[in-house]
Amino acid sequence: MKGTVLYEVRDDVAILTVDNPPVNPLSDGVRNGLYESIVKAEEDSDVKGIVLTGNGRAFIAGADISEFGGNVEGKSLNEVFRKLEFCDKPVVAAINGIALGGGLETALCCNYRIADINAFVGLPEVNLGLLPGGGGTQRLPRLTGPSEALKMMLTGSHVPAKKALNMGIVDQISENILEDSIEFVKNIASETDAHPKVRDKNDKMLEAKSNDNVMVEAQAMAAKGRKGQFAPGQIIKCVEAAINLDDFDEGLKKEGEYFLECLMHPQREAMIHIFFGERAASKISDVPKDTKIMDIKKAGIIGSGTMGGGIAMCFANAGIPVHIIDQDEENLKRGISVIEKNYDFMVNKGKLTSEQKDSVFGLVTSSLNYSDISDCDIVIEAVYENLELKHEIFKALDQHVKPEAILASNTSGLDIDSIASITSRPEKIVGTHFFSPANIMRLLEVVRGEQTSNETLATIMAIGKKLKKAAVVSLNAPGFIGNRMLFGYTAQANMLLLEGALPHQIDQALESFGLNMGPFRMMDLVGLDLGWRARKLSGKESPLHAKIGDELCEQNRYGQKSGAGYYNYSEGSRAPNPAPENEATYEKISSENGFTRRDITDEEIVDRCILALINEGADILSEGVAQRAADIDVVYINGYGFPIWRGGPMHHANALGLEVVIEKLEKYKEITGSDVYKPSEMLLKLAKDGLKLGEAPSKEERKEKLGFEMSSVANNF
Ligand code: 3H9
Repeated sequence: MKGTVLYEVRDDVAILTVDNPPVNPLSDGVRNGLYESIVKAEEDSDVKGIVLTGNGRAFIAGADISEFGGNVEGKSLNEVFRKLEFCDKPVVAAINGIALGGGLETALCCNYRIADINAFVGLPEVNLGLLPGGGGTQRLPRLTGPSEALKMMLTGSHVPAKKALNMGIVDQISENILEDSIEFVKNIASETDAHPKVRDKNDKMLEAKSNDNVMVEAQAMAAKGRKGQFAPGQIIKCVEAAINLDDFDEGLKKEGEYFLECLMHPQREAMIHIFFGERAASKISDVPKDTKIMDIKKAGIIGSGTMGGGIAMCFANAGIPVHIIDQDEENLKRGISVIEKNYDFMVNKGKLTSEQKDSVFGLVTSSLNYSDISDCDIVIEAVYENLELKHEIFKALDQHVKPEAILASNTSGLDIDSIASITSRPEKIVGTHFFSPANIMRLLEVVRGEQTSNETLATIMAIGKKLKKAAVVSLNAPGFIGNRMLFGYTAQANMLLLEGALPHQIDQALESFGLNMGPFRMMDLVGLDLGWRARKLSGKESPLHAKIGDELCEQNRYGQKSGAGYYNYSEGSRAPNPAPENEATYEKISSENGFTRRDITDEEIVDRCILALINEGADILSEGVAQRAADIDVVYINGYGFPIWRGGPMHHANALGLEVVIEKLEKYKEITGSDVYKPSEMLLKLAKDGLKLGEAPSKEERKEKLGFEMSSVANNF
């Protein structure tokens, strides 16, 4: 059994301490321990009241997520909650730290809640494809009112203690949580025998009965922020039941039914796969756990453009002073004013107070001199993609920045080893590929060079966590993980256009599949001219898939930046409007290249684009460029808008079944004649052995089972 509950009696108060490091989830041992400890306290006539708290930094981080989908042992959570709620002695939840999901639900079953000043609460089950199934959907609305409760449950947001007090979720805030809670329960036990239960608070439910707006607003919120997800609708139905059913236990019953439907839904498995995938991604199989991590006290950024400014904001937001260098004073001024505008925007939106803005923006300094970053612990170069320029910058950095500092490049595709080779500290050189806008996008691809040291890598993974990024390691290989996959995917979208589909049809099909943005909207956003100019410079003939894009550029249709690309854009708007005038161009280029345009189904569009991703992902895995299948999923969800509820391209392949994936690949290879659809060796071998992506055997068995050796980093694919 995992976890336990420590029992101690102090001053006639039983102190129950949940002990299940590091964050005290409600594993089987904790559930049994809680149940038994409550019985013990009830049976001890000397005990006047109970304080329930957690060991370490968490109160309780929720149900044990690793138990979902498996056989669960021990007492059920709802048995424990019932025991707690009907305990014959007063119970105070001393919320010492993190109280999420089942953790907050535990506290809601107690008579009183006191929170440490630094604690936070929340019901983030929606992020796992679930709903708060321990009574949270019934009890939280009774304290906050349904509107606020729905906001919390649909966003999964964390609410700091002070706000939780204002919202009525906790009764008191304390800086001396355990002592104050003991004192409180002793006093209250001597004053009265009638202790409040959240289930009995009905005033806010009665008020809500006549207010239809609450549900309408919740539906709109779910449709906007949680497109395609199953759990949000279930959460709304639970709150409807809380409002409409007069009997609390009937509401609980409904919650149980809706929870079970979420539990059985494939989205739950996909989203939990990503929860654990993000955490696994930070562990590098051949970097020992106890590798020294450098303390990053100050960061430097080279380049004050969009990327440089966004990266600087990430450091400042994490409380790390950051100094930006640019070679051009005008650029630098512009860059700094963009950063300030971004912070002002957050103030206007109520996401920051003016004081918070001043303090965070105060961490950003700038100048034109390399000597001002000599004391930085890390410097990230974020200039445009030109290897010669990067060589020059790294030579200068190597001279000016202290020798123990890490020097990183924000390249999206250049060779990190080549950059490292011109410095005297190749072990300190690493790629940190942020995604634009860097202050918002969660993905951080960490590019490991041939000589990047364990200490450098471990430090970057730790700083990634501090910057609240989903950091994933990639070997130094062309396109790294994400852009290599993107290339094959957009090429197929372009081939579909050449064969007869139209941009808006392709975009709509992929957006209905769940992608945030279809490929043609994305290409218009990035700009069609970048690739076109590079191809012109190379003097080589454009590949088939680029021919239409190149022709549009010849007509000055570069995408959003010129008001026209695959779509038309009205002045000042990013909304795409169909561009029927392009259709003659499509016809012309198709026929020039021997294609008779045909009707293409949405199914073929989705299959061909997503299969291209899956097949490339499998190759990336077999080459050891990514450590594990889940790393690829984390990259694609956090950097490329793949729907989290499908668990990423590799998880999606497993969900389809590798046999089915191979069958489809072979079908499209036949139709298109393209090697893009030649099934990856990895897929064929895994399918033959009845394995899934991510279920490959251990490193030792791999050669024997799969017939090929992989890079030493790819231990856990
Ligand atoms: C629920 O409660 C359902 C109920 O309503 C109803 C049921 C009937 N379980 O993130 P970290 C592990 S659903 C198991 O690196 P941080 C995590 O995998 C649950 N394990 O630390 C990692 O393991 P490892 C609702 C968990 O400080 C280690 O703890 N609750 C759980 O950056 C450290 O985690 C949630 O959704 C768990 N519940 O962040 C909260 N939580 O070291 C989910 C964590 O082997 N958790 N682990 O990689 C979080 O949001 C963050 O982990 C937390 C700490 C904020 C708590």
